[in-house]
Amino acid sequence: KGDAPAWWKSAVVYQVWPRSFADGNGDGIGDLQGLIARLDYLKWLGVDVVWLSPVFRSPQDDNGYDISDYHDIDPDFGTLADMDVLIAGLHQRGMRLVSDLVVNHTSDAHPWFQAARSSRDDPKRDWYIWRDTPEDGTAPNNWMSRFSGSAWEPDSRTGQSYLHIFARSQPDLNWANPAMRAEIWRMMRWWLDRGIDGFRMDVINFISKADGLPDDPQGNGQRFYANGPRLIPYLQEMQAEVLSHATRPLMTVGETPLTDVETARALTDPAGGGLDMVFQFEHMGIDMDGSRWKQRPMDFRALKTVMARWQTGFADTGWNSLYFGNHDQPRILSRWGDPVGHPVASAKALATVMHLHRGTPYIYQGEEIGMQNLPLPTPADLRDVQSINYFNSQMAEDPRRDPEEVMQRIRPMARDTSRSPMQWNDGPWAGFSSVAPWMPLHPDYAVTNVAAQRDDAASVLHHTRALIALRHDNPVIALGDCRFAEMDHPSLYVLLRQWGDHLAVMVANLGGAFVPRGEWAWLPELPLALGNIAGAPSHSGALQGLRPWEALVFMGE
Ligand code: TEU
Ligand code: CA
Repeated sequence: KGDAPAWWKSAVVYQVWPRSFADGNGDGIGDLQGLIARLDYLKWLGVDVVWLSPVFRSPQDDNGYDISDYHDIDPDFGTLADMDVLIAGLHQRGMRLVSDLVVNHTSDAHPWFQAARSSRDDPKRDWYIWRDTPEDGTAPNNWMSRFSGSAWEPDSRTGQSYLHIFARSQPDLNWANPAMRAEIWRMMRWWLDRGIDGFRMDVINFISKADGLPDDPQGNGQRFYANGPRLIPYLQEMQAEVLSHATRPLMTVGETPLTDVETARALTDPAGGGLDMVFQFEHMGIDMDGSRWKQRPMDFRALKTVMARWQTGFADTGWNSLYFGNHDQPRILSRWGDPVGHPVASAKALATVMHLHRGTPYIYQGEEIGMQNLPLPTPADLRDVQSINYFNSQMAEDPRRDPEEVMQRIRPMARDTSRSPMQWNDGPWAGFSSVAPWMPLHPDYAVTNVAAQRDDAASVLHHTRALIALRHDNPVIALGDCRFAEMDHPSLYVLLRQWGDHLAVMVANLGGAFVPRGEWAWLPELPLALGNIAGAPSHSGALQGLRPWEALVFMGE
């Protein structure tokens, strides 16, 4: 790769969750034609890469993360020809496509699983994970699904149960089977030959399970299905069989829940897993007490500590991804910002904090315009399998339980909150579709939308576009080292970036009270490069303190 830094170290990625991005054929469901029609918007925004969540043939039990044919596009989203047009459209604009690779599991509708479940002797039986169903009808071990209930589904036809870490319609593939792995490599090469530029690898660190699938006396099996003994060898085989044969520079990002810095370093070490970067989840767990259904107050000191740990962990090797949201997380403005008192300033402040770290930023669709959590008034408003399964399991556990009490836990953290249709304008259906969308629009779409913000230089949209340009135009942002200050201050977030003689200092007040300037020996005299509230000082020497949710970037030699 030579000594030039890899292209994705200066890149910004935009995640498209296709069902809710843009509807191109008037059926109320987002699709590839809708995305193709918006490529000029993404080019204008300045993003380099589109990470496209799955569009492959799927029963849509988990919105495409349950794949029944890796080689075809689901009719909800379009056709392979549409995919070719999308790839060409991105490449013509100097952008790239990273596709979602979901290979820890398939849909139970996949022909492989249909064959596997047909008989114990079927050649594909061992492509999945089967164990005898105990006489008493319980499960082969005590592992729990991440979507509530046991991780095992009994299959009466053959007297065995199959493992599913996620929904029962998402049987885990058996990565110990070399013929299965060879088929995955073939599929990956097929998509690379079609022109994609890399992969986002869905729960890729779940593909190796602990030998013997042991019971987990202390928990739900996570320690035995995440980061298993053969994970690195499988990824090394992926390098050897697929990625090393690439004829153009690729980008890979592994989605790796339950992973600490040490494990992530091994997964991104060229001599180890060889991934370019991973999505870690530590910062996404600060306001959760072990589960997304048990929230606790956000603590920005904890955020600084976690982000500093990952910056330090990858200061000398590997690379960080930077994200505050995606299709599995609530809208960051609702979750960590001040959507009532300072919606615009706090959305811009959070974006500034994320983008000023060292790493590759990932923007989730709608984050760039400050979209907020979709209200979920009743259980009938839940569409996501994780939310529905949790609600049903809570009610089954105690039928006398008040449904509203369960909804109060679900409402702020359900994945449904960030899956409402993208808000393009204040016209019918927010310009997302010409008919009623598959999911309700957020009630604020007439005010919060792309069109309104493209005409407003003070908008979240223009601020996001400025942050992307700042990274593209200044190696100190993309490549400079990253240090912290004021670690114990409850609302100040300070990032010190340096690249040779180039300095950038970001200081943000993630809170509602004015913070007067302190000793701040860490703040050199530098001109202002970017502010988020009108009336910011033109240079750091004039800074008297930070207004609520004010975020500033000073930059210079
Ligand atoms: O998410 C995996 C994952 O980390 C989730 O189980 C997450 O831990 C959970 O939402 C936290 O409560 C990936 C995809 O991003 C997700 O959309 C899929 O549902 C899942 O894998 C199965 O493919
Ligand atoms: Ca459509």
